[in-house]
Formats: sequence, C-alpha cells, structure tokens
Amino acid sequence: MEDADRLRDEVLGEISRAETPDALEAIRVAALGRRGRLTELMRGLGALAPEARREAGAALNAVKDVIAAALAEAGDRLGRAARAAQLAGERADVTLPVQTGETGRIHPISQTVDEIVAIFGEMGFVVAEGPHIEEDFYNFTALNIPPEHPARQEHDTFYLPERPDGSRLVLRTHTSPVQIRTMLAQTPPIRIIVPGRTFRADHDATHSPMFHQVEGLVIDRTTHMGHLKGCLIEFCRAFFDVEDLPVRFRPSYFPFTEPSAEVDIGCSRKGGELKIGAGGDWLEILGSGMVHPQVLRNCGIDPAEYQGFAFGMGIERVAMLKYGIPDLRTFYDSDLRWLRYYGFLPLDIPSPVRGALAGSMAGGAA
Ligand code: 2NM
Repeated sequence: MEDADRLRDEVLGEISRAETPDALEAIRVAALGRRGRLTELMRGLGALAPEARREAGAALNAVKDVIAAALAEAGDRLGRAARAAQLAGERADVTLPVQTGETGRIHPISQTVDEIVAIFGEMGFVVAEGPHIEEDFYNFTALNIPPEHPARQEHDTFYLPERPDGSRLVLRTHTSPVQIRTMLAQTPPIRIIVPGRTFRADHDATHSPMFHQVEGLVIDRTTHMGHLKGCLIEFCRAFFDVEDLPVRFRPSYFPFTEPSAEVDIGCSRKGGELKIGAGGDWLEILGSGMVHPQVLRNCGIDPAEYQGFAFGMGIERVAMLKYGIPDLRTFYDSDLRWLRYYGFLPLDIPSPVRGALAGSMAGGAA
C-alpha cells in the first residue's frame, strides 16, 4: 500500500499544479489511462493471494476515486479560468470613439435602398419582401399580364426547367409579386414598400440581367390619384433633396394599373452635364398608377370597396442620377477602389430629415 499512497500524493500534487486543461488531461492519462500508473498497479493485483488482493484492491479503488474527484474539481476550476481569460481578451469598450482608417463601405445600392425606405417609412409604409424564384401566377397572371404578353417571352424572362406538370417557375421580373402576396395575405389598409433583386434576360451597357427595384403599394377605401401624386412628389423632393423640384405625371400604360402614369422630374442638360432641379428639361424616374380592378379581384379584394395606387422604380438608375455614377456595370464589379470612391461610411445613416441639420447629423462622426 506504500505504492498506492505515494502514487495518490504525487498525482494530487501534479493536479494542484496543473495550469491548463491540456496539462490536466496529460496527468489523467498518465495515472488512469490504459497504460497509467494506477492501472498498472491494479494489473499487479492478480499475483496476490485472495485476502491480500481484496485489501489492496479496495485501497487502489479508493485512490482512484480520490484522483478522479480531484481531476473533476481541477477541470471545473481551469475551465472557469479559461472562460474568464477568453472573455477578458474579447472585451470591447463600446465607449471608445469611432475608429478612423475604417475601410469598409456601404454599397451605393444598399445606401439608396435605405434612403428610399427611410423616406417612405416616415410616411407610414412598412417593408415587405418575397422570394426571387416565383410562380408564374404571382409574377404575371395575377398582375393582369396576359399569356401572350411580350414580357412573358423567353427572351425577356429567365424560366426554370419545366416541372412534371408542364409549369415553369421564373426569376421574378419585378418585385410586384410581393404586392400580390401581400394583398392575398392581408386585408386593407395596406401600405408597403418593397425593395429587392429582379431579373430580366437583358445584358448591355444600360441593362444588367440582375438589377434592383423598389415598388410601393397603398390600398384603402378612398385612396385616389391625388394621394398617388402627393406621395410621389414628396418622395422625389426628399430623395433628391431639392425643395422646389418640378415633378410631372405623364399618361402611360401598364397592364396592372389604370390609369397609369410615368413620373418625370425637372433637370437641365447644359454642356453635356445633367443637373437635377428646375431647368426646363425632364427625366423619367418612376412608373405608377391606380391598381387595376382586375388585379384587386385576383387578390380577393373587392374593387367596389377598396382602391389603391402602386409605383415602381429602378434602384441602379436613381442611384446613378443622385450620386453621379456614370456606368451601370460598375455596380457589380466588386472593385474595392470603386467602392471606396462611391461607397458610404457606415455612419452615413439615411434619414428622411432634410437640410443643414440632416447634414450635421449624418456627417458628424465621419
Ligand atoms: C410599376 C409601375 C406601376 C405596380 C403595380 C402593382 C400591383 F401589384 F399592385 F398591381 N405593383 N406594382 C406598379 C405599377 C409597378 O413599376 C414601374
């Protein structure tokens, strides 16, 4: 029993000096492992007479229990210490000033979407989103787009392979299917703003097969063309930050709205330079209209009880106009030099508040 007691004292000493979970594990293996010192002593029991074996066995088991308990206790202690050290290492002082030399930038698409959402958010709109891969019904049929309409043609729309029943899913060609889903799922009043990716089989200097849209929808009992006009005039002036910006509504046609109007803003083109604001020239930036009664019916809304307006715009286009970005294709290049030039600091938080105050609030920390 001399051996067992000495072993116990030695191992307990090692355990008390262990400084890491790894060191502790090495001690456990050396004592209790398959080739461990205690294991070897136990193996030696077979050579003893029955009476002596019982006595020595009991003593070795007691030592084993003491060592196991000491290992568990030390494991807890070192685990706690390791966690405390990790937490101390990860400590962040949230009161420190903003780090200058920050290299990350907000992409102009994200910034523009955030600005548009902030303006409509102030008017009481809420954001709605939906899937990029859509059923034909939500993308076309419910929107009163007939089967033979050119927008459905193979060369305008990305279709997925035919399913067993012959139908095909599409990459949504606009964000309007989200409006359809919202009208089907909710009862008016509805006031949503819908930003997101859209897809059309078109690729040249001014078209990308993937681009972004923001659309909006308002449905209530007495919503009328005056609301559409007031809402979109207010938006244009807030977005381009021009108080007296001329805005005009020009008759147009969409299958899903009646009447339909395209929205132009005033601009001037002098010496090849485009400037937004009163200037005698016009620039188209939005499509809009009163939601077609057939679209309301397709969504389970009674057009005798409710009416509403909708609008849509291309994000890349309005971002290029507002921020003077000359080439559409550069949006998708992931060129960090471009992003450092055209991107926004994370603290340029979009705000619907305009004027000098907005400037000092947004630019203060940057
Ligand atoms: C536009 C222009 C005009 C529109 C219509 C609808 C819906 F679902 F309510 F019928 N959503 N979006 C709409 C109307 C979109 O984008 C140029």
